[in-house]
Amino acid sequence: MKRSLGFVLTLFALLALAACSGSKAEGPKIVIENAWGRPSPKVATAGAFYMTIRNEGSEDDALIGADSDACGTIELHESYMKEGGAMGMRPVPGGKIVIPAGETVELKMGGLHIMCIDKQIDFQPGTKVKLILHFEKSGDIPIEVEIRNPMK
Ligand SMILES: [Cu+2]
Repeated sequence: MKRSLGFVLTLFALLALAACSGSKAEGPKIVIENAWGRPSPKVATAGAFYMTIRNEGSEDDALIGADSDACGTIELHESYMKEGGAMGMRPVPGGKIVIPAGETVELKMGGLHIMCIDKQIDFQPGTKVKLILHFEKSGDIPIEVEIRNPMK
């Protein structure tokens, strides 16, 4: 089901490209950099992925979800301050993270992140986790997430 949705989105992206050919509009152009996650044993049932997402294109796009064999479920989360000052996290409003044309969005500790729920493997330093990002317009973008300790 998830796979076929991805296919349909890719098809839409191709159709959108075809419709735009001949015009100057380039659409979105997504570049992912520095994708990483903190180490944790498998018994820790959840982990988070962080990265830099840049849109070098001329049209807004949005991250709408992700899939990985290493996670039972993946959600897009934001961190927020609870009443009383403790930090909490929750699914992003509208279920997506908009990446405006020409801008860079940071997924980072204490902010936006990709939540890996029901982890299937140990996240050891050096582990590479395969992740497929789903974008509203750019379709599926496969990446590798490096498990490592946070850099100062
Ligand atoms: Cu989270």
